[in-house]
Amino acid sequence: DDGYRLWLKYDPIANASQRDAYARAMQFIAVNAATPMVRSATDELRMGLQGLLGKAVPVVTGAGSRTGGIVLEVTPGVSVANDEGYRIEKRQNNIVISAKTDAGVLYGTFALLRHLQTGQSIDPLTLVSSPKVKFRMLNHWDNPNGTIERGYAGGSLWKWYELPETIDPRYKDYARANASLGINGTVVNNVNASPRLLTGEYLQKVAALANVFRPYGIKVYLSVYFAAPKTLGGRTGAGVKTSDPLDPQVRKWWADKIKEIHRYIPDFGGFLVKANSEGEPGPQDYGRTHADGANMLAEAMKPYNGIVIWRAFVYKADPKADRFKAAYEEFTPLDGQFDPKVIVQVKNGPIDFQPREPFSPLFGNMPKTPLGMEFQLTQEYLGFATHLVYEAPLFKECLDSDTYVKGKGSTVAKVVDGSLHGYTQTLMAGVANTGTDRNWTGHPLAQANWYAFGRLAWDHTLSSEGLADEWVKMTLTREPSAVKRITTMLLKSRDIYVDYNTPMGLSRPWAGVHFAPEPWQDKSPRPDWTAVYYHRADSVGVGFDRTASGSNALAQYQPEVRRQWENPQTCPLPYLLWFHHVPWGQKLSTGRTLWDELCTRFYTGADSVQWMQREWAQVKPAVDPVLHADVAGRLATQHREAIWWRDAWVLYLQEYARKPIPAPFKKPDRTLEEVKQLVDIYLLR
Ligand code: BDP
Repeated sequence: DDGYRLWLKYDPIANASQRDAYARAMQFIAVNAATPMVRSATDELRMGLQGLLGKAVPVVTGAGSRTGGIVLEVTPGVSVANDEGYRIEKRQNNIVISAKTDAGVLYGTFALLRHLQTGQSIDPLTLVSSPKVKFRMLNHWDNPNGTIERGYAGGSLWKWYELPETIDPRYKDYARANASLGINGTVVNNVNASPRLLTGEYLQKVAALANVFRPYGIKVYLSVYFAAPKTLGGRTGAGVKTSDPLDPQVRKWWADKIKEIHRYIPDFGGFLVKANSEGEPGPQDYGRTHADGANMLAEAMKPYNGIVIWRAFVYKADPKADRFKAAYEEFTPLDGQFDPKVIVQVKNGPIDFQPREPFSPLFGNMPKTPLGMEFQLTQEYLGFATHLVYEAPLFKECLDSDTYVKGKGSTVAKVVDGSLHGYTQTLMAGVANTGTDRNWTGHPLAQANWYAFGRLAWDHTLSSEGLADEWVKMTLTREPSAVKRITTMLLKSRDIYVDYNTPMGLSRPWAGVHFAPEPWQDKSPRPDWTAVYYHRADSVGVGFDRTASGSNALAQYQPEVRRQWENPQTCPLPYLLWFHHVPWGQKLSTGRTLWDELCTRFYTGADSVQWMQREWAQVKPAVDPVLHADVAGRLATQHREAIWWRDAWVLYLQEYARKPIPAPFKKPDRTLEEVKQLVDIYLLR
């Protein structure tokens, strides 16, 4: 198995009595509508049942008086929470999948297939579900030259030079996989956007992709380069000399451009914008605000359904500032100023997709502005495609965090799903981890991150455990003890990674390559691009004081949240060094000193990778041999690198702590100098 089929494998159901029971209840597929999305649903069901049951199931128009089959029914009267929801139930001995729209029928169809793939009973059968978030999307950081920023699974799926005439069959499989999760939008290009995608030449190519995705309910969005009017306008002779959002010519340029886009893609989803961030152009270049920039695009989008997604990932190059506070400082004063078409997209944490961050203080603090969630599926800071990190617990930790803005229970999830502040424009985005690798995600088990993200974007109340269990059964094996072992491994993997990588709130020990440990890295054009800026190790202790005596970033949270974190004696250990500079000898709640606790985590984290290797060895008989060998190799690499992380950190911090490695751990068998030399190899060009 090369992993290409993802969780949509549809291998024959091994248990004969279960297969027969399913087959008896699914003797035909009846449809009452003939839209492209219903056709996608029927095709999928036919293919899925053919595989699972080992026989062809015919498609008929309308069930008539027939019983013992599946009925797909688009019907406005069905009782579901919204247009994309579905209801699956037994009616007159038929399995009826009904929804208000064809999109709902498509999602219901995938839900039924998932039910069968995970071997669940169809007697009785009632599955009712509707998405809690309206825009559920992937963000591709794909460049027009075929590379992917922070991509670790090969090149871009989009073959721009072959489009629009040549349609890679993979585009459809990509759409099927997303639709199976309920993902309904995709931003096809990098937020560090090339203006190329906005040219007529490229819009035709984008339109060809949109044509493949449409029957799967997926809309196409584009990341835009804010200075496009000047860059493209100048060349094509339109004579736009500026990209100032308040300039009438610029506003006209965007209005015309959006009109042109809709000629190619009538149901265009909208724009995603990274502006005045990490060197990208933006409205501030002209003395305007983020709201001015976003509203200008929203105004131009007014005649259409499209939306404008404006990213809040900003931090100025101010050597004295705390980057943690930057997005809040720039965006909260703009609350209430954004056009209703604008959604502000916020990364889960205040810094940048670290292995563990507290939730971004923007959540809950912009009550008049819809805030979308941005998670990162690609493992930029999570060990690329060699380390196993199942991210559902990371997503859930953030979504379930309580902001307390409207009292207890004001979770981040309720901000994002709109229920806390009554937003209707709601969004969850995941930075994609897909690429041209045959198995899509490089690490075969990283498929689970795409899977879990999509399912959580649909319903954030699903559990990490449940999603892992589903994914393993659909993708790897249904042998019960193997399912249990792999699920347990997945669930522990993120904490294991955090332990050897950035325990207790250490963060961002990276420089240019976000791969190799470089806690010693102290030279960069900007202080907040060094590692020492984040951990602040010195002879006294380690950690970033963000209390009132330090940067006071904690003041950006509600008092209830602040109180959880502001006292170093009671601050939960996973967040300790995010908020406090703690002396090396300080006794912690574990009974160990800070130094000993850090060492314990680095060592047990690295050792736990060996535990994962042993667990994986145990499941060998239950997993495809090719997949098994692939993961086994990656776990071996992970173990080698985990020890490397451990050694880098303890040897480096020891220079400040001046304390021995506590028993029973043995001191690294290499010197700090040797580790640095090893890291240098990865920094060579
Ligand atoms: C950082 C990445 C960088 C992205 C940036 C962003 O290192 O490649 O462009 O985030 O999200 O994590 O804009």
